[in-house]
Amino acid sequence: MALDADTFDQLLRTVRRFVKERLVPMEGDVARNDRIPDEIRREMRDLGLFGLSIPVEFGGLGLNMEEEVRVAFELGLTSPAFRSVIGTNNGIGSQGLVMDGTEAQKAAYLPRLATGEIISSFALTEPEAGSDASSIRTTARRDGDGYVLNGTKRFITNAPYAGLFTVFARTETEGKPKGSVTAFLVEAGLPGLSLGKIDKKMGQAGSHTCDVIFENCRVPASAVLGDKEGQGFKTAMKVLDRGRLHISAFCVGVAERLIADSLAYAMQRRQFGQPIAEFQLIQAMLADSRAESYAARCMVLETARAKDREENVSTEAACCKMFASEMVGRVADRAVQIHGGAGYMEEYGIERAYRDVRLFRIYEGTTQIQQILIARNMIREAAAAA
Ligand code: COS
Repeated sequence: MALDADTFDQLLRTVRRFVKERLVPMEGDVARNDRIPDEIRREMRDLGLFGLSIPVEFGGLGLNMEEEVRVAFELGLTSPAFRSVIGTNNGIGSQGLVMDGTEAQKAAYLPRLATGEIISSFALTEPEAGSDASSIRTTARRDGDGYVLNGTKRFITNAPYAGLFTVFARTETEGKPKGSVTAFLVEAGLPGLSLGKIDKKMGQAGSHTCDVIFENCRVPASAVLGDKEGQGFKTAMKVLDRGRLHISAFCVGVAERLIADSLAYAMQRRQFGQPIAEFQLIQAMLADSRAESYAARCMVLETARAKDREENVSTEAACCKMFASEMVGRVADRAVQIHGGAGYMEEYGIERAYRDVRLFRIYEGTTQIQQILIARNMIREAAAAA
């Protein structure tokens, strides 16, 4: 259910003010300390930001996809580490439950996810399975009235803080690889569940990932998402379709911030007796960045509206993810160039953004995976129409 226009406008204005007044001034500190202050987490809870996409009946704001991407545009105007705090509860960490959970599972977890009382993580990737999601090796062996999990999950965002994991594991060793993947709702703190040390990353300081290790970790049968074995691969694909659209919107926001910073710098930085913004070679970079980010914004909005009409947007979400994440990479590269030497120095924050945005072309499906998905769907549609 979508919000009424006034309430939604007020939400957007509140998020915009929070980003500008609270988050932007803290960007440098968060990067230096590799930590989001607790008071910011609290303020995010008070604003309801953990439950943007969680249905109203479970205590969230119940935004539709168009509303969600418009909030993501705003959140993109500051460091990605801030979005990461609320990213998994609104996205890959909760959406499997929203889409495929039983009523009892939703009632047990969604209200606490919506308030940010617990953090959720999406545990799909493994040391030997990333792009090839159906080749996961983590096993869930049926044992009496439960299952026993064994395996390692890798690079799991927010795992150090998670109270709930959506874990993808193989319930049969024989049979179709995709058909044997089952999603489990696993609570942190169970015996046999442990965490690796926090990964050191290229960028996005303040956002943390680590391994999640299962060694004979026993979960009850009620932990099977949707109470149905063998549905995990489809759940993961549906969650990723949605997640990719959210990430695309976020890329647009980050690009718009970089363009605003580049323009402001170009208008005040003087060389050869005039602001560098007067030079056509600088203008070309600004114009290319503006046109490309505008194109991505339009794609994202159009696809979000189609998703709200319940159309299948797998291909379009992949197009958005591919284009928007590559676009923000080019925009960040030009931002460094426009800033010149200052763009390479830590204090201006541009080199940090350049490193931060590199991840967007990799996670929730690399650019190459999006290309494969798009082309494969084109071929399938053409074959079906023939
Ligand atoms: N929505 C709903 N169902 C979907 C779906 C979607 N978006 N995509 C696939 N499915 C279903 C298919 O309908 C099919 O069902 P049936 O077996 O009933 O016909 C089943 O899932 C298998 O689909 P398919 O054969 O198309 O899957 P593939 O193994 O070929 O998928 C790719 C390959 C590469 C597309 C997939 O493994 C993928 O997206 N990998 C990237 C994973 C990723 O993003 N990793 C990053 C880490 S997670 S943050």
